Amino acid sequence: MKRELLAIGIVILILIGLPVGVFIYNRQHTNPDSPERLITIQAAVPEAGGFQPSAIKVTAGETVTLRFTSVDVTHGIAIGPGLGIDLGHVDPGHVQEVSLTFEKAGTYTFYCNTWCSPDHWRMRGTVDVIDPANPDAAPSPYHDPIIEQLVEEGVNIDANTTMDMPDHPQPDVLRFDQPASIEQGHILAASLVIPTELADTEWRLTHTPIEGLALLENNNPSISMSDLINVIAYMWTSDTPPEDIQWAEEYYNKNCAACHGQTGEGNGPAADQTAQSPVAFADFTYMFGMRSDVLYAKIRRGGMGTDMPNFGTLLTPEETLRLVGYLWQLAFKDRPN
Ligand code: HEC
Ligand SMILES: [Cu+2]
Repeated sequence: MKRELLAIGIVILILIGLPVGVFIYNRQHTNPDSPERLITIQAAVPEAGGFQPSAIKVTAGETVTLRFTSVDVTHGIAIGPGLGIDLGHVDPGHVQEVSLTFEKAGTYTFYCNTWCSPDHWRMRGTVDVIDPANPDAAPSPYHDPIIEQLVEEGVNIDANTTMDMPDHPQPDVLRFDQPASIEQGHILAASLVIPTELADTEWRLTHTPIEGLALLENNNPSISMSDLINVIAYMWTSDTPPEDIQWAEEYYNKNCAACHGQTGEGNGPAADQTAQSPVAFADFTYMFGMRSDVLYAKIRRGGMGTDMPNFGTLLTPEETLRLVGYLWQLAFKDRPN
């Protein structure tokens, strides 16, 4: 009896749902009076032209439907920064579409987030959102306080850490392959003297774990080095809340793992196509000498004379910081020794 009811319910849902669905579809796409524009964007691997068109213009406040199709292989479609749009895969002969209203003038980027070819990461297009009241306005100058601060400090963010900076600090205590335990560090942190700088999130953003370790050691001379390292591992991973880490893990797996490897070993399936090997974030001796603000700048700007793509036009500053938080997880997360 219950089953029958369920079956009837489903039939009714289909009967009602179908015409409603078609109605919305018609209204959006075939009604010539409809003010909404449908823009079809064809996806092909970058070697065959990438997105066509690759630059579109819309007016702020205008609702447009972007319909993506693929003419060759499976692509993945995302739009950023800060829109949270990930349409998933678009297979050849199928479409993925989204209707959206850009409220503010600015530039957005649609991009492929599925490894589709050696030049995959070049597969990007732009949406220029024009302010109708001021159509010729140049985009407002781009401000990034974190990067501006680094430049002021004289940090060369375009240097390649592993190639151009051979003196990248690696203290003797880290020369052996010592596993760090965030969990043990968390427990121990409560009983140690934590100097004020080290307790400050802002300070940690602009300093390396090595610098933190030195401070911690001075204040807790009787604690073993491996315990101190655990506390540092805990502190550097405590700045990003779990839900942000979850977001970052998903983003990393789609957009970074092909090169840097899913567990951060630097050995993703595309790693042997890059001129320099992608950095291994799981190598915690390397990460002990890195600063969050520098990692942030490198993700946003890419380049450095390597095949590292830039993600500054795809991610908001907040999203980039979440990714940095995830890199610290890859460096320190508890793994079997
Ligand atoms: C096309 C392959 C590729 C992809 C995709 C990629 N990277 Fe990279 N990345 C590299 C290469 C190559 C380097 C330079 C290696 C080196 O520094 O020696 C690099 C360097 C970096 C660095 C700087 C390392 C340093 O100390 O100089 C960071 C941080 C980084 N990548 C993060 C990311 C993140 C986060 C993502 C995803 C959002 C990502 N990368 C996607 C290839 C890639
Ligand atoms: Cu792709």
